Order: sequence, then C-alpha cells, then structure tokens
Amino acid sequence: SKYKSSILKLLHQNREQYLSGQRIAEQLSISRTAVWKTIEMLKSQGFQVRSVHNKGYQLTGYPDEWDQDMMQLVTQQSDFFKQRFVYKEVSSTQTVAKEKMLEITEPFIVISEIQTKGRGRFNRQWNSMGEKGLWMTLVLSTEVPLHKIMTFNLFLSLAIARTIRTVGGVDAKVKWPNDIYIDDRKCCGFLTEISGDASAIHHIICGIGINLNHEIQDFPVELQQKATSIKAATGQSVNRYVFLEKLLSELEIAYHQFLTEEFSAIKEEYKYYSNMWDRRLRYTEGRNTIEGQAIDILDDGRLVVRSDDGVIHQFISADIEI
Ligand code: BTX
Repeated sequence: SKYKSSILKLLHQNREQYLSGQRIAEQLSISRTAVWKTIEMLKSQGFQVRSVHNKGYQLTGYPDEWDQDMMQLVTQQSDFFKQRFVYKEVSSTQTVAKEKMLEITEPFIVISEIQTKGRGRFNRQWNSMGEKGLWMTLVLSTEVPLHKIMTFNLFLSLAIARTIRTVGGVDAKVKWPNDIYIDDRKCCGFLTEISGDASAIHHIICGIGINLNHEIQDFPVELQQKATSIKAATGQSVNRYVFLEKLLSELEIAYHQFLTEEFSAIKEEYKYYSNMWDRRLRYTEGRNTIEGQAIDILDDGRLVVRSDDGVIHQFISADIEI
C-alpha cells in the first residue's frame, strides 16, 4: 500500500505512546478509512498494532523477518549510508558488498536475513541463523593511510559495545581486536577487509555479525559453550530494528572519530571496556602461540602481552582464547 511507509514511520517514531487515527489521517492528509486499512495490512504482515478506543493505535511488535519498508525507514534515519540492500538470503554479505562496491562510491550497507556461507577471519564459518541476529556489511569508501587502519576495529568495537549496552541493557566487553563478549562468551564478531593500493586504502569492507535473539540451543553444539546472544544473556528479546537504528548512528559517529582522531582519544575507554586484563590467556598469531597477560595497547592499536617467561610480545592481530 502506498501509505505503508508513512504510517509505519509515524507509529515507529511514536511507539512509546498511542496515536489517534484522526491524527495520523490529518498528518498524512488521508482518510481515516485509509489509515484503518493500512493498519490492518500491517497486522497481516506481522506487525502488532494495539488499538484502544478513544486513544488510538500503538505499534507494539515487529515482524520476525526483516521487513523491507521498515528497514528502509530505519536505515534512512541518517543519510550517511546512501544506499542499503536488504536480502532474504545470500552466501555472504561480504561477497555481495564487494560486487556492489565496483559501482558505488558512497558509503552503503548490505544486510541479509540468512547467510548460507557467513564467514569469519581466515575463512572460518560464521553461524548466521535467520531472524535471530544482524548480519551486515558496511562499505566505506575513503582514502585512509595504511598505518591508520589498525585502529579502525578499535573505534568500531566501542560503537558496537555501546549499542549492545544501551539497547540490550547488558555489560558488553570488547575483545581485541574484533569481537564483543558478554559473560566471557562471544556475542559479536566483525571482519575488516580493505581494498586499495600500496599507498592508501580506498575501501573498507566491514562485516559485522551480532547475535541478538538466539537461545543457547539455537547455536550448533560446538558453539553452545562459547557463544551467546543478548537474549540468552538477559532473557529479554531485542527489537532488531531499534538495535539497527542505534547501531548505525553509533557506527557513523565512530567512523567519523576514526577519521579525525587518534586511538589515544578513546584508549582509556577501550581499555576500560576490555575483557583481557589481569588474566592469563593464550595468544596465537600465525604459527606462534604464547600464554601470558596483556599489559597494554599501543597508540597504533598493537597489543602488548607479557608471556609467562617474562618476554614482551607485540601483536597486530591475534586469536585470543577466552
Ligand atoms: P572470527 O574468525 O574471529 O570468529 C569465527 C569463529 O567464531 C568461528 O570459528 C566459531 O568458533 C565462532 N562462531 C561462529 N559463528 C558464531 C556466532 N554466530 N556467534 C559466536 N561465535 C561464532 C569473526 O570471525 C568475524 C565474523 C564476521 C561475521 C559477519 S556477518 C556479516 C558479514 N558477512 C560474513 O560472511 N561475515 C561478516
């Protein structure tokens, strides 16, 4: 229906209260019958709309599957990401993004309900179950000097952790260099790939996977001791649209900060929210594995670890077992 997006927008923005049919009709200059019909249609598409006599309508629930119109609405809140592509199923949003990137020069996002070949670093699998999480790739086209890129993940981690804390109401910790943990379990991982030449980066292709509404049993057995979602940690489901809306605004802020500031500007905050201190962990980079304690993060983003034999190591990107 031609009124779906505009009515949805009003209901979504006013979801804390009731909106009378009269007011909706007046604001959009349409008939009350058109309002009523559209609301019936929204309900048939999985939106829950409460209607109370003398008060009006309130949006109380959203469809389980990503809804295209709702997605457009949420992702257009900011005009930073100029284009958005929402799919029901793709192999990986990274792959789709890299194809699109050849023709698009402004920041854009790719989201899919399901990924059949979601992947992590080093071609590891990323479990991307439909309707439970957020599987998204951001493409940022900009000239970034090579030496700066290592700190991108650190700015980004804080933005994601902040979103999980505000929307999920749960303590989210950053795990260097590219995961977010809740209660020592992985809740989010992201993957930053770049394209460019020897002197500068032209595109950042960043894939983010966040577990939102999984029960622990939803994960494959091998992940059930290691993974979590906001819902599994708090018992409360997360409204995926509200989460995405907040995340995009946090990502935009973090990206701007990454471009204009040094890591030292957020270093204290990063260290504060990090889950690596004061514990002995196993660090692997390439063929090299050591056990020891993290002691610092340098201004360029490198992690400093003191191994059990007292030797100091610096990592650019390590796997850390929690
Ligand atoms: P990573 O290599 O650090 O983590 C991958 C490892 O995490 C796996 O080997 C497995 O042990 C564990 N794992 C797999 N799936 C999950 C899950 N859903 N929750 C918790 N742990 C899991 C991290 O790589 C980067 C992941 C990026 C995923 C996004 S989703 C959108 C985009 N598209 C795509 O194909 N990848 C990115």
